[in-house]
Amino acid sequence: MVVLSKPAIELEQLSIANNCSTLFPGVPLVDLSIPDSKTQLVKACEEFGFFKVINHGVPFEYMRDLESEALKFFSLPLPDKQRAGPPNPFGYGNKKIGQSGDVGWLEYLLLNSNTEADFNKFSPFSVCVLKNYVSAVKKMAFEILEMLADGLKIQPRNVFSKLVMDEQSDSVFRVNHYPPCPDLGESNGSRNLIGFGEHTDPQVISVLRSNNTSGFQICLKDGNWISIPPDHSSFFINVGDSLQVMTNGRFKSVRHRVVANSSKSRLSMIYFGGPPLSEKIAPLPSLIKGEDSLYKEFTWFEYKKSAYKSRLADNRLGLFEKI
Ligand code: GA4
Repeated sequence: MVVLSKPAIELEQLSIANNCSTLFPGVPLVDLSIPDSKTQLVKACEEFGFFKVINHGVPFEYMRDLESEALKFFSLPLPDKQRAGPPNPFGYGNKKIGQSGDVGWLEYLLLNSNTEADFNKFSPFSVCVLKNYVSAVKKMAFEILEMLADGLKIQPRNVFSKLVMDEQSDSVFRVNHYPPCPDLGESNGSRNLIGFGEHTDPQVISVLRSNNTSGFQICLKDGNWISIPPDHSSFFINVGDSLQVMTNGRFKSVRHRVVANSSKSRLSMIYFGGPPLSEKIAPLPSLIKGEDSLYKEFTWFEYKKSAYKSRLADNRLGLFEKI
């Protein structure tokens, strides 16, 4: 049985109104093996900033093996897990998210996505299992980014993918474990516990794979939250803030969150593809086409520094918008 550290946090602090309990059937689904998938990818990034991919080429065994190692790690006694923490910036974390006071009903591991790197002394996973999974997911992310450039009819086709393909890419790999949440009591039937609070991802692209436990939600353009049906053999892709900027707002960095499940534990693994620290991020001239550039140019270092000081739910791009 998995125990999170004694709640120094009041559960009420994590409770939100349960206003979206039904699973949304309209999530854009892109089959990466069909010729027209680039058009569908562009449409999904414009309308939702989010989509699900199938026929992605990542072997199921890679997901299964890493998931089973992760579950083994999270089932260890708390002091053993804490030896791999705190996450500054890599390692094991429990309930506390970031440095600005955010909390959630989860425990997690943050790792450098360069699986060979020394920083991964915190990784409890076998190098081979981690490497198989992360390399295959990165490859898929590069392909999606190239298809997006094609779909937007911009040159060169590696304009986005080169950022996350670079040896110096500042990418992160995260494994989140959400234990079943405690009973909130009958009077709280209309409340949910927040697993990971609402936010957008600062990077270019995020690739998420979870077990079959629901909890992931995205915010639609009209402000309504929808629950995404889980699917352990597919991947879910998020547009990040940096891609929103490079497309001058044409692609939306999707606001998302996770609510804890009352009976089942959820395990998710997310690759966040980020640019090298020195990379300049700005709207691509070919995508501005006579319109105004909506954002000031910044380096990924500047953005990351500002993002890591913010609260999870903040609108981090606000500081970089042109008035
Ligand atoms: C959100 C996306 C990734 O999980 C992450 C998160 C990071 C963290 O957990 O330390 C942040 C969050 C994320 C954005 C704002 C800051 C930083 C927590 C937080 C309050 C690893 C990332 O890169 O940004």
